[in-house]
Amino acid sequence: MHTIYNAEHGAHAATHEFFRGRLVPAFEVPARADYILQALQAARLGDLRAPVDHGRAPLERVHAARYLRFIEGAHAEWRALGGEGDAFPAVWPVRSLRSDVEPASFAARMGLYSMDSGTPLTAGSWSAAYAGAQASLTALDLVLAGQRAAYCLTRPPGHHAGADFFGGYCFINNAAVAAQAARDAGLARVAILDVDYHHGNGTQAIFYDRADVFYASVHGDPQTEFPFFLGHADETGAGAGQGFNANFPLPVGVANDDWFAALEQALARLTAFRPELLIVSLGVDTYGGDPISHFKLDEPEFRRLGARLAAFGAPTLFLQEGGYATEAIGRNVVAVLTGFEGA
Ligand code: Q9C
Ligand code: ZN
Repeated sequence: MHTIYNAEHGAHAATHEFFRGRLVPAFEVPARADYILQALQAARLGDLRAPVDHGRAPLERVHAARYLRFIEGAHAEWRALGGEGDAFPAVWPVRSLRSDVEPASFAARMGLYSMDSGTPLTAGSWSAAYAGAQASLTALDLVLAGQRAAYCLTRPPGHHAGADFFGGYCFINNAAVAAQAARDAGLARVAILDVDYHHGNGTQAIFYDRADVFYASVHGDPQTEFPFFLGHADETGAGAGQGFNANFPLPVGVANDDWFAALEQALARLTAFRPELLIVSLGVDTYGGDPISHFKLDEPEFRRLGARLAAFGAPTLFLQEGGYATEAIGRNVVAVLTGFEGA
């Protein structure tokens, strides 16, 4: 399996994030991708290839143009106003406040275009995220050209980013960009399986009223886990998309057998959908040693996950999402991908 590697990921390098009211060392750091790269090379999984620039148009198919322009210029605006270091939002247009008027104030637009204060916007966030979206489109090209699977190694991750907001360490929704590009390339039905510990609220929302992209997710119950305000089992799609969204929230500390049972239910739904492409939002923060998550998967389970996804039988695009146990992340990702290859 070939890897498309976003070599510009390191441009997005937050030092700190807000956690329980304090700035703590950031979890979503460049070392994550560095460790994965090392492990991939040691495993000799396939070639490493560079992204091809597909331009801005495929990003604008899922994100609002004014949101993308905001992200592109936000850190320069922050600096021009005297902001130091990374930029954070501090005010949001919650219920009863208007989000249809774009304020002139930079602080107000930071809130309009974000969902949390836990996602530092850095000088290089745009260039890293833009290159990551290009990497996901390039990996998609490999699969469209007949490769059975491809892996996109990128950060920052994407699945929390909505059509017009960032959050959960995400700025551009790589899975959504790739799914839409696959549709635009002529595929009729695209499945997105999200196995990150966290529910991919951005991906779900982008396709919620559509029957052509099925979103299925196995994740920590939003009653207690980020993103808290989406990811419940009763979210089944809307309008034409009714029946094309499936969530499998699981309690903190769930047994691995129960995690795989939920995965089977998700895959059963996707099998009935008969997708022409499977996009896997591959977060390995389901690992037992993850510092911000509470599932218990380990290397054998990650290998089993890879083998199970191979048995699903569709052309498969793996996109890197979360995973914060930095020293184990490479081993865990390689276990999924070699599990897939060996099956
Ligand atoms: N400081 C992904 O895995 N913050 N995003 C958690 C810890 C949000 C995770 C609090 C976690 C988002 C792509
Ligand atoms: Zn996650």
